[in-house]
Amino acid sequence: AFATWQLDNSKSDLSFTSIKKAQIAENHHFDKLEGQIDKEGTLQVSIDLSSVESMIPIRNQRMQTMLFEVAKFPKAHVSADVSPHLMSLKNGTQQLKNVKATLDLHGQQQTFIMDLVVNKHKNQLQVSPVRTILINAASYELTQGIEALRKVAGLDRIATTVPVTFSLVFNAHTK
Ligand code: UQ8
Repeated sequence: AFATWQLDNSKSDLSFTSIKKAQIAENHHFDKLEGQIDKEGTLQVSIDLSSVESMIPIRNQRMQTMLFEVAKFPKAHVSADVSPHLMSLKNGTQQLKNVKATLDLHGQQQTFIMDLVVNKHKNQLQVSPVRTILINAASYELTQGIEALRKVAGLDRIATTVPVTFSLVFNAHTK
């Protein structure tokens, strides 16, 4: 029998780094993540794009409306088949996993491969990427939004390759 796994938002974090004026890097994160791995081993995580936190309220609002367009695209969705990976995990061990996932963001779907570190305990999984995942804004039609943010903030440039990282905790859920 397979357990199902529930993402614990309070113990999880997903962040990205923006770089402006060629030298100022800033970290931002999302406050609301939801997700699970079902008994077939299908992982689904949704990122509430309205919960973006940049520590500047007006910038949060501008990213929601001008970049992510949350009225049209409220959430990003990540999905993956992790059944083979789950089966080979042992309690009390850390393993490296090469996982293929699909990211649905801003109406665009792209598949990519991540190297992940997975720590398994009896009732908990902890998952992080080995290195930052580099997201190219153009692949998700987000360059226009970045350009609009650049203009409104009066900046000379904002980088369009964006490093993303996360630390996710899933709790075992047995019904
Ligand atoms: C068991 C097992 C193996 C399990 C595995 C499980 C598994 C597969 C898990 C993976 C799950 C998962 C959640 C993966 C996540 C994958 C990724 C990659 C998600 C992507 C997340 C995402 C939505 C990223 C954002 C992408 C993006 C391109 C963002 C652009 C950000 C930028 C560049 C923002 C610019 C900000 C900026 C500098 C604004 C300028 C500015 C403004 C406008 C302002 O108003 C202001 O204040 C006045 C400023 O300050 C002065 C400003 O700087």
